[in-house]
Amino acid sequence: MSIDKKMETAINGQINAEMHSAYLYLSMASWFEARSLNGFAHWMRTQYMEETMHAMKFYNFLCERGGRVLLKPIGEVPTEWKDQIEVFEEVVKHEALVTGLINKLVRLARELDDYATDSFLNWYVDEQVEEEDTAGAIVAKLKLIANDGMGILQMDGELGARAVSALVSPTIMNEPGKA
Ligand code: OFO
Repeated sequence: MSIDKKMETAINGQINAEMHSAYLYLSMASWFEARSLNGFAHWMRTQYMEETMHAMKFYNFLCERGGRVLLKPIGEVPTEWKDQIEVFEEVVKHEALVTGLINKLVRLARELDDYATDSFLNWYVDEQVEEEDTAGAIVAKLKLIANDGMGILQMDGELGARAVSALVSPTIMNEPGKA
């Protein structure tokens, strides 16, 4: 059964929101890059790839359900922040906003008795818990460190060790019908 038009429109909106998230984190990566904080930049580049994967998961799902992906312009993102704490506070705020969007999609899927989309969205519900928790923990640590240079460098090393999810490449490369 083809996906309901309302759900198709909502998922297209979410593809845009995920690409906007990717763009935001890439902007944050470049802010860190300009300050030679390469570990922080690596964390943000990784986050950019994760968000692209989130968008592509929706893209693939819509294709599989007989929907049409329609791409819209990606909104402008900020380019300047006061310090690293402000950057990560924005990550926390942004992820809370995305959680709200995912919850709205779940509500719509339930209203439409679209059990396949409801089940698919579970992955995102869990992912948002993890994303909010991770970003919140980084803000807490950054506040402890404050302006201590050694602490910031240590944190740079820690964030530089972040691995890319094993799902990134297969999801982005997965072409429906060719699996
Ligand atoms: Fe796609 O999870 Fe962050 O925004």
